[in-house]
Amino acid sequence: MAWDDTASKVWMDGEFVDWKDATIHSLSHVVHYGTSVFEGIRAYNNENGVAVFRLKEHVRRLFDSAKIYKIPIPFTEEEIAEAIKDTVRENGLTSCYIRPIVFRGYGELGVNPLNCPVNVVIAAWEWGSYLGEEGMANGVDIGVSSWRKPAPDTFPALAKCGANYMNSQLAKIEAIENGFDEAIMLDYTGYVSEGSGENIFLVEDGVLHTPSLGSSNLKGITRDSIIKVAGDLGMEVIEETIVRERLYLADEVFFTGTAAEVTPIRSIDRKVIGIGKRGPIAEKIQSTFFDIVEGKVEDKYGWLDYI
Ligand code: PPE
Repeated sequence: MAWDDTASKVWMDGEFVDWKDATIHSLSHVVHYGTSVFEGIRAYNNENGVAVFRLKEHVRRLFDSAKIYKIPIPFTEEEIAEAIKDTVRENGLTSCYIRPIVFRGYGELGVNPLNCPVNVVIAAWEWGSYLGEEGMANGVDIGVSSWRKPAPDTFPALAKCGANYMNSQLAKIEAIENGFDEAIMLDYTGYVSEGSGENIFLVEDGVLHTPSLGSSNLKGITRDSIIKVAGDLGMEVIEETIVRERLYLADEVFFTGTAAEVTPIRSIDRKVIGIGKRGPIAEKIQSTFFDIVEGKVEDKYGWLDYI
């Protein structure tokens, strides 16, 4: 049977409520000013059980994002981690996507958020390949957006906050309207930053390159995982500033992200990248990643948290 969202339970401020009751007031601070921080986490069903991927790191980043915006989360990291696992359990989910979100709720309106309550919600659902099954195997077509990422002294990129995604939406809409699967955005100085919801890697002569933090990109947990995995596979990984035209000339380019996992890119701005389909290094990284999350190899990094 296909997963039915409407039958699900949502964790709200410490207790489970029915899907239809997981609502907030339209005058909540978050509705008007985008006052939220959130995470996207995947759980995988493998031979050993249902494993949440890098749960501790995701919860840590949620608290880090909240710290930047002075949003005091009224639970401990351990309590949120437990609640995330409970949400998967309560819904009888196996492989799924989990979305914890912390936001300023109903209090008073006006930009000052400090007098509004802080609410925490955790939902989970089944979510297949972010950019399609076909894209995972053959690569996706992307375009460089005319919209840039915000400068570092505007929206802090290391905070995964709801409002950042207004910027991502501009890029995503433009990409779709231009017939692309996804956008790649440049930072305010014109260097490569990231996708609307993914980090990006280039392969040049067998060496991996990814924009360093400081290119207005998110400190992706999949990005970090791939850097470690590639290193262990004997590949060199360089974090640096990357000019746009290197995207076109790379042997391979791929996205990483919780939702996108490892998604190869076959064209950028209608220029064919490398062999025009998933390349051997993207394939190796992708299969190693899936071997880990699917429990086919030893979890030597301690990345899997079983429910
Ligand atoms: N950059 C951005 C802007 C981003 O949103 C994500 C995750 C990443 C990089 C990769 O980070 P990580 O998941 O830690 O490897 N995007 C999330 C939201 C996607 C959505 O459409 O919503 C995700 O993948 O869960």
